[in-house]
Amino acid sequence: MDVTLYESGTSRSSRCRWTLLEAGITFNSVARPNLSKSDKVKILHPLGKLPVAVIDNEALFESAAICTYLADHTPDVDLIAAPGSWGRALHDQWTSFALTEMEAWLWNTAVNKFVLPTEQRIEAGFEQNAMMYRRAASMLNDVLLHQDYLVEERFTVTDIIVGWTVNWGRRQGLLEGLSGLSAYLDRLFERPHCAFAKD
Ligand SMILES: N[C@@H](CCC(=O)N[C@@H](CS)C(=O)NCC(=O)O)C(=O)O
Repeated sequence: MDVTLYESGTSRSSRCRWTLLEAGITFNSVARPNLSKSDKVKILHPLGKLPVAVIDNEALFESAAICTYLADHTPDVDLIAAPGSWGRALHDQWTSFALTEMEAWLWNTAVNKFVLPTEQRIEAGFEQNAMMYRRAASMLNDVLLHQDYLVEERFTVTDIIVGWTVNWGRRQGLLEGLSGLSAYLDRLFERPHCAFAKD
């Protein structure tokens, strides 16, 4: 597989970097300040967002889609439940849950704090976003008090995708009292290839 990852540090790109390292795939990295605004990235992703992976000359965006594809194409490493299995349904469940029920709230706060131009920002939703993230995170916490990983009782790419969302909440101070999620992050951070921000 020929892979070039257009990436940006410990942003959502780090899900893809970690998956590539975990899968043992050699890849080219393109990373520089303002990369998302470059003409090259706008061709690959019309919204000018990172990460984008060019895999065998085809561009793929959305970090969860990239990670899932990479895991599917390295079956020897066994990083993902098999297509059609119950485990794969749980992979889809938990990645959708993390992206829509958790991450979207934090992204709304982020765009209104520093992504959009000042005159387009709306600050009214910050508290509600934090409350909605906590609501979903508490549910995930209850699950992870009883199991170490999300699918098939083993580390999979599902944990890379969902773990990033949990770590964003930690960095925003939203995991207080959620010991299942804190212990889950500790398990992920112990893995040598973990590319997430640990500050
Ligand atoms: N849902 C996308 C989110 C991509 C995204 O918003 N990336 C941010 C960095 S974390 C970005 O490129 N921001 C630049 C911008 O919004 O202009 C994914 O998971 O890949």
